[in-house]
Amino acid sequence: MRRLRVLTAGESHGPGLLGVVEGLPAGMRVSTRLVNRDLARRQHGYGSGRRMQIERDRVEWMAGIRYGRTLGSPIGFTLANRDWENWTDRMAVEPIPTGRRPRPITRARPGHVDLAGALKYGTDDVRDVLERASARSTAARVVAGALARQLLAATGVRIWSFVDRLGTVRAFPDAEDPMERIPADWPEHDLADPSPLRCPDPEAEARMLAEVDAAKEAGDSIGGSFVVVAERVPIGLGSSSEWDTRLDGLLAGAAMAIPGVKGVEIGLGFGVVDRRGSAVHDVVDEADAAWARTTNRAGGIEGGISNGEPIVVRCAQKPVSTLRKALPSLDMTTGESGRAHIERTDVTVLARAGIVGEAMVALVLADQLLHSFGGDSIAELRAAVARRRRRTERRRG
Ligand code: EPS
Repeated sequence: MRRLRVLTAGESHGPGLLGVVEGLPAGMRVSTRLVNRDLARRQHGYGSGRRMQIERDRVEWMAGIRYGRTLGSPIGFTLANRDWENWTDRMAVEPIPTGRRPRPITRARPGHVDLAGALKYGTDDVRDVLERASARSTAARVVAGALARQLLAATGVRIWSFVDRLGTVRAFPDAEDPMERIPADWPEHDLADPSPLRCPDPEAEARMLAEVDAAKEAGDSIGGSFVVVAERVPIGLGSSSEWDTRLDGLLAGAAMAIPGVKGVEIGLGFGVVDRRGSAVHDVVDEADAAWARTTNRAGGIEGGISNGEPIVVRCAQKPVSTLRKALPSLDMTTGESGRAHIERTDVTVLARAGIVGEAMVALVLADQLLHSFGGDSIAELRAAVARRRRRTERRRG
């Protein structure tokens, strides 16, 4: 990222998570309630294990905010792990006598960071690497993303998400284009939040819930895909001038960095493969004053630049890699074959991942917004964005 810097730290069963966000302009109103709301949205979701009943994520600010507004200095925050009190021996900071050391984890779970991480860091206890690789780390990203979202909201941008597929069950099975998956009569775009899997198609969701139950019953896990939408993004974020400035590349990289995500599409994505050009490219709507298109198959980005249409990012998430009916594994110290280690786990984290997706998209867009429009204060940024919006209105001839 070019203007924002974000660092997070924290192990899943350590004392807590923490983060620093640097580069937000001064004077931005920070709603702690909205940050905590995103944290609560991330905790909600069918298919979660018992851990979600233990945690009650609430941000604790440490730096950078005064009287509800940013100071322009780095923002520091922490999130407590309530489960820590049950892990003080297994996650002790200080050395413990060799004889009292809890048994190391030596049978790696296929698909998890376990084996590659243990070999990389040269440890014989997989816990050394799995703790940081846990989906728990995404809670800190959601706090950073919630700050980015508030910056974007100050310039009119809105971000939301929903689950569009779980296993073989598809929401809106008849929709061809990405924006067609979104019901037109969805003015508040909040339909996903109250539903157990964050899927706005109730009929599909009922079948998805049954799929989660069936996977759980079988001691297995299940993945799927979710869609993140960013609306009212000003025209002109990103650029085609260099490969690492393209907005689609930046968004895809950030979305791919969500734990378990194995594929990312912008707009039609892989749907462009079997269509001809006339069924892919979006034509300008003559009746619209703001260069709107009649379709949005590009997902709001052309030539690496935002074109004013909603940005649509779709992510495929693999099934979580801790299986109650464990897959075969080899013991790292003895070489013996057996079954992979079993941790308390979730059947799916898909509903949670959509909220993390919103955070990642918000961080990239906020960074690009600051890069294009700058400003030391939120007032300067807003004025620059408003100027761009005025300049890119279509003049009728
Ligand atoms: C996770 C396993 C579960 C999840 C955890 C991610 O935790 P535990 O091992 O304590 O049962 O609940 O996710 C979170 C704690 C979270 O906040 O998202 C894993 O193995 O990645």
